[in-house]
Amino acid sequence: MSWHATILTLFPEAFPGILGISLPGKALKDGLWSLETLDIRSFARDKHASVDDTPYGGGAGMVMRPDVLDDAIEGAEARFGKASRKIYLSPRGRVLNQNLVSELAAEESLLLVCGRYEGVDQRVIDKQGLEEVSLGDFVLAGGEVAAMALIEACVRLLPGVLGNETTVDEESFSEGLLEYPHYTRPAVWKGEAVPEVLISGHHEKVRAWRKEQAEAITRSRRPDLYERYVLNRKKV
Ligand code: 4H3
Repeated sequence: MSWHATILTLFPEAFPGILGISLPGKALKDGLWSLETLDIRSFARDKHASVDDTPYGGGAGMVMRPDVLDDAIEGAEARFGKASRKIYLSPRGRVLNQNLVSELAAEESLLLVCGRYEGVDQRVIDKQGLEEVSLGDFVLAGGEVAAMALIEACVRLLPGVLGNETTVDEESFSEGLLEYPHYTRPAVWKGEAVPEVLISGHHEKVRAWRKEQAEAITRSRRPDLYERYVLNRKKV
């Protein structure tokens, strides 16, 4: 059984979207992962198929109804089996990073709830034990783009997806560093030459230079990451 994602959304037509092209798209066609989308609206009860209502206590906007969303989650699990983790994409959530991505890529299946409007009724989050995950401190109109980002990050870690082009372990983030600068042809462009060491053919020097660069960039741009890197380095 390969990695599976079930998406609950009011906009199923948004999927697979970007996940259907390039690396994740090929992996999808190759059966290395699979995707199901369920339209939350198809679980609506009344003739108007309403999925949202006004917030108790007043205020702007609409809130997604707990009954409809709960039925959608139960319906999804009846159809595709219990998900390993049930995630609600929300700015209140645990901030996604490469560690959490590795964790989620190692699960068998994820159920991702995409909210719209002001969000979902708190009771369904509690009752279903939805884990809240955030991409960062910003607000989107809906959870769909966040769900896609999470899935794309997971899929590229699945065995067989990346091929030989890159090894995930060589990536900066697997070490806790930002990427070193990359260069390709032409060797001189608009009067700017590529760093000498990269054309030296001296693999050990290249490796050392890249590491130096990655450390310097991380230290200046992300002191938080750098601090953790230094601490982890001392442990090993
Ligand atoms: C996730 C979802 C930001 C993120 C999101 C993030 C719409 C959640 C609605 C949806 C709620 C109101 N915004 N930072 N928006 O990952 O269901 O916020």
